[in-house]
Amino acid sequence: MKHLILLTLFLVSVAHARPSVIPQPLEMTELEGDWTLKKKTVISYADEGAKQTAELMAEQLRPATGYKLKVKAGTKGGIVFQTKADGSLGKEGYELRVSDAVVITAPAPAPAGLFYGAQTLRQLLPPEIYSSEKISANWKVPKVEIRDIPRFGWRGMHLDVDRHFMPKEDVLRFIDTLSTFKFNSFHWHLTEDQGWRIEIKKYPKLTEVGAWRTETLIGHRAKEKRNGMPYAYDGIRHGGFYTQDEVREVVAYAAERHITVVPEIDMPGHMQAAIASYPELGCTTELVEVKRVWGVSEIILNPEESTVRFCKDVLTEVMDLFPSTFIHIGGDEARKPQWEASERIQQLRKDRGLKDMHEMQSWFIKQIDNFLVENNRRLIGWDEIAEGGLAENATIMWWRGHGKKGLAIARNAAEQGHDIVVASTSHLYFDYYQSKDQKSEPLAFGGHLPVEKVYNFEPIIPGLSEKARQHVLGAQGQLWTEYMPHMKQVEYMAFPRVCAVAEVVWRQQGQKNYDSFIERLAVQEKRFDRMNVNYRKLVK
Ligand code: TNX
Repeated sequence: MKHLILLTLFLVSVAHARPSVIPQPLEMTELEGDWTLKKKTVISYADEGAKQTAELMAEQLRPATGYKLKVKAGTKGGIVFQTKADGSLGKEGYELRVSDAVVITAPAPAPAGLFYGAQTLRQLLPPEIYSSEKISANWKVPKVEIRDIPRFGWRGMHLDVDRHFMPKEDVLRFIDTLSTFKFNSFHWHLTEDQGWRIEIKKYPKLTEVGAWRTETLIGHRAKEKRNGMPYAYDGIRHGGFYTQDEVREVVAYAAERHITVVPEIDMPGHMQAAIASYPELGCTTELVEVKRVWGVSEIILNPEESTVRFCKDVLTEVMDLFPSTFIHIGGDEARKPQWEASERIQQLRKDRGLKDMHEMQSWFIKQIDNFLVENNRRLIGWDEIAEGGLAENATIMWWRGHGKKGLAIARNAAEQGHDIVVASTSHLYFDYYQSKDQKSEPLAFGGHLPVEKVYNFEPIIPGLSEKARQHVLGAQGQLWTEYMPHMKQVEYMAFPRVCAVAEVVWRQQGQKNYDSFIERLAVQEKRFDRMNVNYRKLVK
């Protein structure tokens, strides 16, 4: 037994002798020797701005080590957090030096870099550090000097909690995992045809009615089967929502980890759950249910003033809950046959002097754009918001990508000074299969998106002027959950592709190296094991 323990300790220290950080830091110099985290190690903060990170670091290192890890003001600790005025590190950069002590420095006053430095330090420790239970290991850190700055200011992940509801605890854990890879934006997709997931005090039926549907596992292809059972229409009621207190908790938890939660409230399409709750929001007298199949719905909000008021009321409560500058208003896949077919809405279009129903959608979104600007917020929406005329202050989440139409939308918008977040279906949609052999994988939306393709992606819009290039804020991965009934399946689809995105948005252009990434991923897999994250193994 004793030998086994010694052997394990030996392997742990050997296996982790080299730094293995994801995303790979900008500059890293390996020095001779190691520094060891010990029972008596003190974590100190040189100024108040560094206190919170020092405390969070201690919290993150205690469970696995079982050490006390006192946190004190000053610079005498084994791990020291400090800020300094240094413009060259940008808003989110940091320096990490491991020699006789660990010193993490980030520019004042924003301490995001300190948090990122702390996450790098965790990854320099053996993977066992991610264990939630005490474990014996030799807590060695290779001596290094790191200077690290991200490439993009928008490093995001999106999660759809509507097609399948994910309990608050799962969302917190997911955010925590994202934070280890230095993501700074979590796009929380809160409303859909298949479910409304956020409590709105003024409209209680949105969650009383809109948060529930009559099926759990549903499909748009009736032939879909798993284990001999049809995947469609299982008749099991499904739903759930977050109370406003829970939303506040998620936002605060993310903020501690320097992640902004960007909420999405879809409009005017993808609103069937809201229309099921308040039929007057719809275009016909027909009563609709919360949608229980996947695919795009033709049920759409009616574009009257009263609906705009409803949306503003909802967004007022949303803005109270989310400090995010950006508020996502969807805008995607809003089919217009109900608008076209309604005499009343055709009349409304003429009265407003609008040429067609694309202009009608644009009119609707412009009302919301103005409203958000009045409230010192910024509108972001899927790229369809450009159809019929892009609202003056809108930012585009660019998902349809590099086709002719998609490129034209992005180029025009960026050249006119609109910001863009790259969210391309082709490279950043993680509901696609991870293997060519679909049968060997759990049922997924379709397509094929291996981790290597994600890794090699460049979030750029070809053909932009120098000035327009500044408007590409960054990129994010998407998790649409039609075929992800719970967080375990979300994790399987997310990891390791999320790790690849982390590096896509962090590393400078031309600096990525897939072979090195794969080597580092092997160590990350051990971390995931300790974190109980259900990642997909790269080599099965
Ligand atoms: C398109 S991307 C959608 C989602 C689906 C997804 C499936 C976008 C803005 N809309 O509603 O879940 O495809 O891949």
